[in-house]
Amino acid sequence: MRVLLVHPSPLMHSEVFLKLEPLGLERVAQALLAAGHQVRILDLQIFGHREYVRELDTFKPRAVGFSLNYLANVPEVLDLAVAARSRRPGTFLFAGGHSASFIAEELVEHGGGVLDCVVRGEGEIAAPRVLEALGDPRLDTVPGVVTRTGAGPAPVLLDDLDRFPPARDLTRQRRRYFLGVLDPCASAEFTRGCPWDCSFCSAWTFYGRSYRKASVEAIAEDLARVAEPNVFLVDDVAFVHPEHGFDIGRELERRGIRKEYFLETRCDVLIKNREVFEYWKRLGLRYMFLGLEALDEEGLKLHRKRVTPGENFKALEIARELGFTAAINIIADPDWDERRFAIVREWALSVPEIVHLTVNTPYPGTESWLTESRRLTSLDYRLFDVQHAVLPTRLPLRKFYEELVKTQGILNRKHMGLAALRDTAGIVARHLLRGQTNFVRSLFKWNGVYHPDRQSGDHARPVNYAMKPPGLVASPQLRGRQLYIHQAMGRSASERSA
Ligand code: B12
Ligand code: SF4
Repeated sequence: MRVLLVHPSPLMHSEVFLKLEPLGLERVAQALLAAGHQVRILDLQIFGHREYVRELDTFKPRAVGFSLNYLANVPEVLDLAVAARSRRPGTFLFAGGHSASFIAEELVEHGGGVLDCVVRGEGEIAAPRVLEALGDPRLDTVPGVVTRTGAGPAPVLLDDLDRFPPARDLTRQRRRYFLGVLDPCASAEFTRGCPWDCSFCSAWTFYGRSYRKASVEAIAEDLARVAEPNVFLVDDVAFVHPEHGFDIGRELERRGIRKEYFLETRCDVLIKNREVFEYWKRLGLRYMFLGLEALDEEGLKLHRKRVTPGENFKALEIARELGFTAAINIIADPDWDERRFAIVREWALSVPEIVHLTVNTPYPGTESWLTESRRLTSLDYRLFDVQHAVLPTRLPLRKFYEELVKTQGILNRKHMGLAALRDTAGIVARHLLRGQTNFVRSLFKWNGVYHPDRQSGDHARPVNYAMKPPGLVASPQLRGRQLYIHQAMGRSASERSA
């Protein structure tokens, strides 16, 4: 069967700083190829909607699958589905991905039920089964599947991460994927899941707090196939188990695979497993993203981050000592006033790290969604992108955006624009020689994307698809389990995460 897999357009953050390959879709594509289907991927982070129409007309897919990791992409995906339905009425339309999994029931109702089904959880096992059951009225008995008529049992976690290596050859114009100076940049996955349980995050509820590792051989095989000189590790928390990191590193050394890497990890993991990061420095690890989230004890407790400010600052020192460039994130609360923004500005300017500021946003699938959603000021999916305020702001909304954008702008100027061009002149020259212009262009894009007028104006757009807030949950103990997407395999998820 001909299957077109579509990744939606970039959100604000990706309009400037990075664009990365849709690794989840590439894995689903591999599973569909293995089942004998003919598959194409269209990444709308790179291509325009005109290309989508062209694919529908020329490839004539029997099924179109949309990736919905990001809640803010929901209206775009529904519009794309409506367009496919009117252009090629017999096409089977389905969606999957992180956010889709948490709002499956409401998604199948939108647009007059334009989506034939939503697949909850990991797509590698479910997507081929869905296509096998196409036309069968018992489609809604497939694990993970939700249709307008019913829902199958909970999906089961993939038992072996090695099984479906990403079908990277299906993504076109790969040289447009980049992450800051890592231009061009591929993505790779060493592990899946997160054993922690921060209240603002849905990574742990999606995977039921499990933590699975790909084998060293499969990882090395995959990296050997990557043509790009740079790799972004999509793992939620890199090197939770340091021995896995050491084993992968040794295998890469044995095979002579050399790349530059960017990864994400937690401050306490960097402190505890310092040696493995130090070892990876020798292998090409240059950049790391550390989720700081808050500067004070109270904020960290609120996000249930399970680290102290002292540990956070110690981790920054370690990153500096080891010579990494660290990017950190602080969550701006809509409740902030001018003074709080000023404190963060002052602190951020006093440290050498790249500091990002995102807005506290309760997402479906997080605990905050259950505790905060009654206070939502908007039900517009598009505003749920951590660059907009969807909870009541203490400052007037326009003023909040002024403070946010002013602060982001000041932090941005530390590492972007002319200053960055001066500091990275050698790298830029090498990029330009190879015809890579993503990074240099990104340095001057910020002002055209971030603006209080744009952000406050976005609240006035007509809402064609409104979100459904959840009912209130009485018992806090119920919350975690209530949110889990997958059924555990055999042993409980918490046992596997140990
Ligand atoms: C890597 C990553 C990124 C990369 C994205 C690369 C890309 N193009 O997709 C980068 C760094 C660019 C990024 C940016 C952002 N991210 Co991000 N990101 C992640 C992260 C850590 C892992 C995603 C991943 O690649 N996983 C590995 C692959 C193999 O899995 P997967 O993509 O989930 O795909 C599987 C399933 O979802 C499913 N599936 C996926 N698509 C489809 C399609 C079909 C048809 C089917 C059947 C199944 C299916 O099957 C796949 C295989 O099992 C997740 C957290 C998480 N653990 O999911 C956050 C996460 C998705 N990001 C998040 C956020 C908030 C952002 C930003 C908005 C942050 C910001 N600062 O602005 C930006 C927006 C980016 C944009 N779209 O423009 C939130 C999403 C919140 C939400 N509910 O909308 C998450 C959940 C993290 C969190 N803290 O809660 N992100
Ligand atoms: S924020 Fe990081 S550590 Fe916390 S649950 Fe999410 S992925 Fe895990």
